[in-house]
Amino acid sequence: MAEQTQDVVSIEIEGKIGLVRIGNPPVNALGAAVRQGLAQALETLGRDPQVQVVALYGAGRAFSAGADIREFGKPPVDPRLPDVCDRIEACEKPVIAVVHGTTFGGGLELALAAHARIGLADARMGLPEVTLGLLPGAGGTQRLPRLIALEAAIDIISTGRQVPAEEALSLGILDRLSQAGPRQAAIEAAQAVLDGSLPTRHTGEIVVTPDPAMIAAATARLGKKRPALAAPIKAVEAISHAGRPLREGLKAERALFMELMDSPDRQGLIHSFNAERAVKRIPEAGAPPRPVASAGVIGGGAMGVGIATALLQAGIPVTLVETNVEVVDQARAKVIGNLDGAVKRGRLTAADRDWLAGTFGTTTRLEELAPVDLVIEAVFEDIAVKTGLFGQLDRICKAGAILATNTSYLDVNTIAAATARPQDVIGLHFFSPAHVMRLLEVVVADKTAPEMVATAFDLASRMKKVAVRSGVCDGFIGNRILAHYRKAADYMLLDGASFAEIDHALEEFGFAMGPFAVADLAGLDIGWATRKRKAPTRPPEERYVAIADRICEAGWFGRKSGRGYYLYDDAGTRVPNPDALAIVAAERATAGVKARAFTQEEIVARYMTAMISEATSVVEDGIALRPIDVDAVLLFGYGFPRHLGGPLNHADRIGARLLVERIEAYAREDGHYWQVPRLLRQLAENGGRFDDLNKANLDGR
Ligand code: T1G
Repeated sequence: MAEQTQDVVSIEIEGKIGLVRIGNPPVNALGAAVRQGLAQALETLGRDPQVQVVALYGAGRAFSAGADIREFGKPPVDPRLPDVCDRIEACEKPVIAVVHGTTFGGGLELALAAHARIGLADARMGLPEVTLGLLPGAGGTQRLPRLIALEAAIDIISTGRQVPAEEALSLGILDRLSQAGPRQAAIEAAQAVLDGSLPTRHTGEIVVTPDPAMIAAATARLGKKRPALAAPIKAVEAISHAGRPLREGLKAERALFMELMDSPDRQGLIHSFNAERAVKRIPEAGAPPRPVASAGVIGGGAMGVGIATALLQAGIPVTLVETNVEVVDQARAKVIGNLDGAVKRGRLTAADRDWLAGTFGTTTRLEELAPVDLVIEAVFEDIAVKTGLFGQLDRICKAGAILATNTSYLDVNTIAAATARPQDVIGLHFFSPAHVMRLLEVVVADKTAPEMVATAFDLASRMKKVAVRSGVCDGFIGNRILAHYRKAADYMLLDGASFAEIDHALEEFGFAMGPFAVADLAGLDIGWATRKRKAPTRPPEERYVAIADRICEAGWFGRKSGRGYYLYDDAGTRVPNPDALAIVAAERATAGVKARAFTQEEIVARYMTAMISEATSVVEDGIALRPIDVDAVLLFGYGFPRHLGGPLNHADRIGARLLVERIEAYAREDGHYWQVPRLLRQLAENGGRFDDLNKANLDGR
């Protein structure tokens, strides 16, 4: 007999067993209604004399993904999650939890408060709070170290990593695995408690003494990370209290949790979490995606190989076309090598690798793409080459095939016009290495059909990529913004900051690498080609810095040639290249510049203001749907520090008014480069924030 206590939590009594079902799709997030339902269910079953054991389980795809992230920053609603966990722990009757699917954060903490835990094969547990700028705040830092070894508890809590079912069993998080479904597993486990074959544990009765040396070592290690975020360090501090009586330890955990709840890191990391999901809200979301059961990739270079690998890893058979016979064999070897690498990293089983390799074909004949559902070209970045190729594809490919270009800046409208089916042409701009980088810019041309866009987003989801919708302009979203803020770095270099100072300043700000180190890594010849391409249309009033051109003219293209801005040894360590420093000095002399000092603060302010300025224009021009889409591009394609949430989230922290003041001050040196975007001035004048635009445009219209 099922008795509804709440829509999202229901109870059922099977003999002596009280079943509690959490049913709050899509991920059983533990919002207020669920917490109230759980508290009521425990109260009801605790009072029922027929019930001798309580079993919790989740409906749908997971036990629970944890606290409801949408409640963060809002006034708390009782009962709070720690209180619900404490009620489970304190229940006089044995309480069991059956975990399946992604059981994270507060979801796992609910289970840790129970007196026994059963896992289904698909269970993947974790305490990812630190990835949100928090720490497990519902008892996780106190109960996990009581159930498993301290070293494992520190690792799981301070990294937020996922723990598969088998490992969770071997560590002691789970007491048993079950092959049954969640409800049946709950009944069987409850029966096992009743017949004494499943022991129960009350974490409050387990005494541990966290090893101070291990705590100190973990704290020191986390402090050396760049950026050294507070959450993992405070999480380890919370663990150190697990040696105290549970009640006291829980209080200490709560205090540390609340400190983090108010931190800017928490806001930025949750904004980054939301950005990955918000970008899926596009105007074309309702259009029916076309099936993609086979794909062709044209071009056996780095991008073609990466794209082919990414498609194969998504389970999509691929035919790679490369006209050059030597290259086609090399391309095949590289793709297979990438699959072998995935096996080595444990991301692919050897059997899957063999199966995928069996679905991968190579050819020199374009005609073999006639039957495929999707073609992605990754050939030389030349508009004549691409339009010629799309004219051929128009003649070869079946009706309804999706014709995609991987161009990083060329006009997709021009490419589409080379076919009689512009509605089937779209831009899929992958980022190198394409089988690693998560960002995919989906470039929508004027005549691209809505179902093409929907298909591209569906494909991105299958490839576990973050697709961001972009309009057509030079550089789309990311490279357009990059081209702008890179100039700010070059201007500071010419005016007196060294490239090492600029890199250091941005690395201290939170980037993994500064702009000059990134340029060396990507290859200086790429930027050189772009500057040469743009030279004919460069406005005469634009200030031009030729330092990078001089370095390239010397044949130094960065890491791949052993030197660029820096010298690189075999270990990849970098020291400033004296020849590059000499070029900088010479170019300053040529420009008649008297070098001046730049503080770290000024370097970051100029660099970020330039990035924010162009990001604002990208939103204003309608190239990106919302500010949060631009944040997603910089976060998932350009290494923007996650804890800052992206350039326009960061802009809201600086404030539009101060940003306008900065640009106006810089414009006195260079009125061409530094111009206040209209949208930014509007926000400054009406006290608006970029996030207001996100909320206004969540459905992508
Ligand atoms: N709260 C609210 N909504 C959530 C959510 C959550 N915790 N997790 C997911 N969603 C929404 C998500 O926004 C999306 O909504 C839909 O569910 C499907 O998610 C006290 C404080 C579980 C691995 O960090 O990692 O507990 O966009 O698209 O790819 O110590 O969601 O469809 O409207 O991501 O299958 C800790 C976060 C919270 C887990 C599923 N928990 N979620 O991935 O689907 S803090 C987490 C995830 C906490 C306690 C602390 C993933 C997933 P919409 P999805 P998915």
